[in-house]
Amino acid sequence: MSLDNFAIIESTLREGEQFANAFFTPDQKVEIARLLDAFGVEYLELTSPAASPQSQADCARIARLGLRAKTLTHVRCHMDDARLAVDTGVDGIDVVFGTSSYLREFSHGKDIPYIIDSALEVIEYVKSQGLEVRFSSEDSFRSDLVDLLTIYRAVDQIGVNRVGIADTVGLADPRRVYDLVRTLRSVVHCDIEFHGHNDTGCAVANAYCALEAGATHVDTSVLGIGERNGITPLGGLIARMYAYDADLIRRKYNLPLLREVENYVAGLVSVDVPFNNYITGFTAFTHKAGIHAKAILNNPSTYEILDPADFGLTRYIHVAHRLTGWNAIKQRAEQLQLNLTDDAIKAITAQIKALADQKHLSLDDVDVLLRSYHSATLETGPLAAVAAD
Ligand code: HCA
Ligand code: CU
Repeated sequence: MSLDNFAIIESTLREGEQFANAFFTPDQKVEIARLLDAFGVEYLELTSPAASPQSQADCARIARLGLRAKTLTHVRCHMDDARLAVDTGVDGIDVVFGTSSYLREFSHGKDIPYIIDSALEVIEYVKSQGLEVRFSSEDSFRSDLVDLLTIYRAVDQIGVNRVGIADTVGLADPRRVYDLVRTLRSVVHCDIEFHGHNDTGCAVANAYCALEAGATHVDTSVLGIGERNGITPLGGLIARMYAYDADLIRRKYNLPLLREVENYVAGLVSVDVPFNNYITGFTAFTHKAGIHAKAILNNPSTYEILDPADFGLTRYIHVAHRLTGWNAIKQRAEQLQLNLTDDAIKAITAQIKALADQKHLSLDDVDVLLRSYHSATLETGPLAAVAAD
């Protein structure tokens, strides 16, 4: 089943270059490639060598790094581009053609027989050079289904390694993705790749449904960067797949590197990692309400499906607010090595809640209260300290 045996095609160095703020120097591209390779992604997709002379040089340089990940470059379905791509020394080529009525009318103006002929020519050529080849239709979800299946059947018959479905405009939802991939799965024998944009926030769910329906490869980029608001984020897919099978994901990927690669790319494209980012957002392992905090202290799995330690991260229990509970305050006292009775802790908790009704508290405010109770206890004994309150 493909959920247990999927591959990531990491496209920060192709789709990610299409992000508004992206400009990667050659050395920065190499660093991104090395980090993603160390993280363990199976493929790196690189900008077409036809895009610019520097893109061509960078593609060839990354192809020569001897990475464990396979290198791919992404080109239009055209023999000139295919030749340039083969000459860079990459392991495989991702070919794309627009098949929707919009693209056929407003972009390249070609009909389906023409698309098939060009696809067959390019695929035969890439295969003859001993490289892996994928054929994808841009804007697949607004393409005619009969057209799509006709094209994919034709390329499958000549031995394309993979066909790709692209939700170029981000309009697909999980059910539509499932249905299309399922239908395609019954028509072709080759692998199936899914590329999904995130305009309506469905990119992770869509990628997961594609895998459930029989897709084998998913495109991602670090933090999801890409055209407009981007595609399936690497971290989001990892979180989703970890929830499916944590052992599988721990085995496949070097999870503590996720934060490093995200911080590196965020810096390069001048964005902050969002507070609610999958796994690495600064609140991703912060627990607040008293009931949550109590259960987390007893057993973190009560409110956590991801173990922060697997990602080299730690959880945080937020105690300085009016929703707090005495178990959380007690744990804070223990962290500060203050020995206080449960009655004292309960009295302090009541005081914290009263104060937090008046103003936004900081952890320092809580610590000051705990420490002053503790000193009072040392001077006068626990009962006196509570009574003095
Ligand atoms: C684009 C192309 C693409 C290609 C996807 C693919 C898309 O519009 O820039 O090759 O699978 O989203 O259709 O990124
Ligand atoms: Cu895209």
